[in-house]
Amino acid sequence: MLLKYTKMNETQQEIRKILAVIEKWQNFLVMGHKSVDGDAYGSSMALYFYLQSIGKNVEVINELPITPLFHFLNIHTEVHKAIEGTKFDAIFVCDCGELSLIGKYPELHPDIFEHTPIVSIDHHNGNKMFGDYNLVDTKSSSTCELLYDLMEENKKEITIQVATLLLFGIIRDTNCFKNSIRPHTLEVTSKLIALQAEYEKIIFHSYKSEKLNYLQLYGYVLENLTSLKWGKIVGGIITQEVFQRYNIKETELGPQLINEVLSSLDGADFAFLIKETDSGDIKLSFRARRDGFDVSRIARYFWGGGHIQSGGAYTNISIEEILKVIEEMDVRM
Ligand SMILES: [Mn+2]
Repeated sequence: MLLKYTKMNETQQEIRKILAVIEKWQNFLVMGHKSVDGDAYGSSMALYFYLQSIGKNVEVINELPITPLFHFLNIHTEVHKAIEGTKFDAIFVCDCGELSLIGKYPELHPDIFEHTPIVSIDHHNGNKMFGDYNLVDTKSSSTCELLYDLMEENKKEITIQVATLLLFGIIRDTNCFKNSIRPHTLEVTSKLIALQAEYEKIIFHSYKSEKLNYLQLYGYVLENLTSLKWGKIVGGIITQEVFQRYNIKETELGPQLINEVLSSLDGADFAFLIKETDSGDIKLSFRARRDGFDVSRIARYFWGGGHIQSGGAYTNISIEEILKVIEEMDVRM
């Protein structure tokens, strides 16, 4: 095979360095994106169980309560919140383009975060390379895909649970292999399924388990669709009052509505979803419907981030102002 003789690329070099950190030290903290999605959750929990399985002491933190979608993985009780007084040898940050995305912990625990090496594993465009080690590859479908490469290189057993979590992240971030895949994504998927990752369970719980009140909320959003630029931009607005009417918490609403429904409209360039959070902030999501549009540009305008085809942000600007920005910004590439 030609591959064996080619020069080691940057990703492989970084993997070797990170494996040396894992080999040398014993106590680790793993953190994911505070706005936890399938890839952030899958990667942080996969790494947590993997490090445990090779005999390391490890704590994991995901700041927000996880969505019901993740309950089938049966591991939500493992998420710890108390890290005071603990000494870590390294902190792993999964699926974050910048450190602030893990939430308030660096501010709450400067004693830990200022003196502990940070290992960042991520695939977001514009990653700030904030780690002491940065396994960052923007061509990777997901953080889970990258994390698999790291584990494979370590040549230790990958359990069914870890394989399932990794596959969960890949499936969620590619929206079931519809976005951002490359040949390597499918190679990794194939190896994870060979490791008995629970593919059918992931698909069932991700795409075939909608609750009645969620479908009714989708109905409300479709009935009240906002169309800008003569249908080139389409989206929905869900206020707290609407969430309450359907007995749904903002944090529990997964990405199905924007991924599967809103961004399917023929003729639209991209879709958006504006949600009022429990605390009154606004959470924004954007999805490009096809190539040629960089929606992370609008997300960045609101101090958020993401990928070319998918972006998000939190803001406290009024909905009218937000709609104006969405309508006026040029996101053609
Ligand atoms: Mn991701």
